[in-house]
Amino acid sequence: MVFPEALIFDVDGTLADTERDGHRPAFNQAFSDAGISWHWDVETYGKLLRISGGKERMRHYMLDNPVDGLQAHEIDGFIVNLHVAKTRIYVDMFANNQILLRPGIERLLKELNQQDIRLAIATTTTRDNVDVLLSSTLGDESLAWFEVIATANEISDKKPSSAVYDYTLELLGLKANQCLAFEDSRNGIVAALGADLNTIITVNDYTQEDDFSGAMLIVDQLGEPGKPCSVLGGWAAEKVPADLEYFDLKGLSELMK
Ligand code: XBP
Ligand code: MG
Repeated sequence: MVFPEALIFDVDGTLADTERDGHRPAFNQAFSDAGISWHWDVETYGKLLRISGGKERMRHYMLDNPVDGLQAHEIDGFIVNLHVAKTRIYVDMFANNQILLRPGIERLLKELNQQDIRLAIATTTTRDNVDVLLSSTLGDESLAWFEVIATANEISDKKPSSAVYDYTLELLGLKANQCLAFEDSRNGIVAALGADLNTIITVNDYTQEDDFSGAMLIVDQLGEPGKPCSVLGGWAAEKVPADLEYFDLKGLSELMK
């Protein structure tokens, strides 16, 4: 059996559905605390997700929604401060309002860790957001399961740029064909394919209509015993047995043959 040497995971939308009920309300709280009238409803936020990165997303929104009295030379500092506030709010949310991991994620990460398969994270979100998600769902010790955690703190060039995946592969010292990437969005798959990675997509409400051309596999989720996943497409879809309930290391290895 050919095993992947390493699995590389996106965070937002892939490990957990963080966008609609996590990042979005944190942005809105930061806007309200700063006294600005912006409010991102669920639909508006879905459109804004085309822009990766919270700072970039706010800067983009500002083009059509200028802030009264803000001078051009003040914009950079304003966005940075707003983003620091938003990150603090997001991190604090985990103390009360737990965001759960998506189906199959905890099971698969634990299996991979036990089997000594190398794990990495490649995300455009902020490092603090990754730490709080992992520690609140899997415990503080889970951070050490990941040999590389590449975030916006290390790589400023956001997805769809492949920069964060190129950096992750470099740190792992592996070639793309030795790894599998897990993504949930159009920007994510473009980034992963840009680094030549075979990519498994788990769609979510915000991304189910995205163009996932080039995906190795598209599924609704990774599945659990008794809660089977559905295969939606991808060039390796016919390698998945019709009765497969969930993906484990063996199932992922079959895809690499
Ligand atoms: C994640 C993002 C992030 C989050 C917000 O994209 O685009 O910007 O929405 O996080 P991906 P920050 O899942 O493709 O990595 O506010 O920390 O940027
Ligand atoms: Mg994502």
